[in-house]
Amino acid sequence: MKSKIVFRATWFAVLWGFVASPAGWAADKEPVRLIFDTDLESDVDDAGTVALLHALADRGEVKLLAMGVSARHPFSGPCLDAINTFYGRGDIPIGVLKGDGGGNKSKYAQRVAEEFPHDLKSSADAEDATKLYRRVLAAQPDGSVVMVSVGFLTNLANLLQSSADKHSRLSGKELVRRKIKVWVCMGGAFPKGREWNVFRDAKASQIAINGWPTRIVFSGYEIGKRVMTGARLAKLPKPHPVRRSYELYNGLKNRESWDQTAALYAVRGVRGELADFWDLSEPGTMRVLEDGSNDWQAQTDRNHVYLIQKLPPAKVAAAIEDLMLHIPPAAKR
Ligand SMILES: [Ca+2]
Repeated sequence: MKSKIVFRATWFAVLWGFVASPAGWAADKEPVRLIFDTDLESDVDDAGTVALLHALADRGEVKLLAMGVSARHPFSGPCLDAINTFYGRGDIPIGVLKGDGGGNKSKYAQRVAEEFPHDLKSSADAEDATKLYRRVLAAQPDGSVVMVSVGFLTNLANLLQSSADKHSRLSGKELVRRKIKVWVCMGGAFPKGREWNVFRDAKASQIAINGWPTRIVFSGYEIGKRVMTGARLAKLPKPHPVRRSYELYNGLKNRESWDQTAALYAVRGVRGELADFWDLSEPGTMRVLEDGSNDWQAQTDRNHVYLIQKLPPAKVAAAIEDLMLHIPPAAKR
């Protein structure tokens, strides 16, 4: 009985934290139509970002159209499906990179996939992310979709280079130009540096960033590096796949929030709601060099901008972690 009281108190605290946090959100707005591209394998901030996106979806702020995996780990797709299923959205279509790309070890993907229910049994069984993106984009209103990437840019390069198919007669580049409003990319470092998501498949990064026909907003390495989240997931009732991911990754310690910053901006920032969180740079060009390093060319404008820290990182972390702690209705039974 005691454990039940403690359990209920925990839920109450979590729910109160959720309700009491500033919403900054008007219910009359249309949800952002979003495609999420992730390398859910080597780092755990991807898992935290999936939690954040489901919290925003439960608040009606975002509609999760599709998710793509840019990692080669065989359990990345199943792990993503398991987290989505926990949040009551196991029907979100998941595409996986087919062909060459980044591949790394994961401390959590296989275990989470094995421990939590879902129906995508292997990444090999998933649809090609490029085909999925084309199908989903073709069905959306023009200029309506926000793309957010928090991993390698292989899927996005493949999308740009794709050809007409039964879903659209447009080339990949023209389909992107027609349908995507903005791409929010966790990638690069500003004003210059060498960052994992960009250098891990440098060729794809060059193709995707140089060829992208609409606006790109970068959340660079320096933005998420100081935003520490994850430790408060220890308060969540078990079993919980994102809590479990952090437990397996680092024993439920805080971790940098590179990916969450990009996803939060992709939903709220795109609407102009995070003016107190980050400033935007002047438009310019994010140039990717052959070794995957990048610099910033202020004198030429390719419709690229990057986030600049404004709010103290601890406050950004609190807002992000509050969302990561959200309990989905499906888990409250
Ligand atoms: Ca990532």
